[in-house]
Amino acid sequence: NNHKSGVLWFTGLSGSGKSTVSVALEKEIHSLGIRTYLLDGDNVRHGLNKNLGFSPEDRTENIRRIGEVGKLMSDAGVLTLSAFISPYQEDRDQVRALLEEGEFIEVYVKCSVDTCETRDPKGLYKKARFGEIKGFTGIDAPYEEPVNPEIIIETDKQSLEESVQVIIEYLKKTGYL
Ligand code: GGZ
Repeated sequence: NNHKSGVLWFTGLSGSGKSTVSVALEKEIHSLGIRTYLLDGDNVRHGLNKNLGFSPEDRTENIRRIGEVGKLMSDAGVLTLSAFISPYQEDRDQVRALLEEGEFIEVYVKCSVDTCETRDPKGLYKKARFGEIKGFTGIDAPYEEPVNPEIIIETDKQSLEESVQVIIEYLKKTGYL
């Protein structure tokens, strides 16, 4: 059971499925007896980063801190999952640079804005369309697609089980599991 640690970095639009996929993956990894932890809005934006909003500067700082936490957790031997929009390529690249070669696995959770907007689980796209939320990613704030992600999953084409399996296979192939 000698496995590598690292950070599995999910990036994608609001409603793309980052949380759903990462929660399912966390369960699967845990059941294999491997120490894992999921960093997400619930445990980071309400705590460590509760002083940050959604301006470009705050998003950059949000991602920077999460990257630093991911590095600490990875150093502690935990296979860390992180699920944030992380819309800027440069910010994701900074996190990649912070970690050792091969310790950063970028997972692009790809899904069209249209589909995310149709799902709209929290009604946020609707609010953004009505101008009640300004600077909403995909509506009036940018999302920069990953240039060279290790993994791409397409949640408007693949089932949850398929997506999880693709990631599990990658982790086995590369020595994380
Ligand atoms: C995007 C926003 C915004 C704006 C609040 N733009 O569907 P959700 O609710 O749970 O996911 C979104 C979450 C994004 O936080 P992140 O920390 O992942 O963003 S970033 O990586 O860009 O820092 C959404 C909610 O917060 N939310 N306002 N303006 N998403």
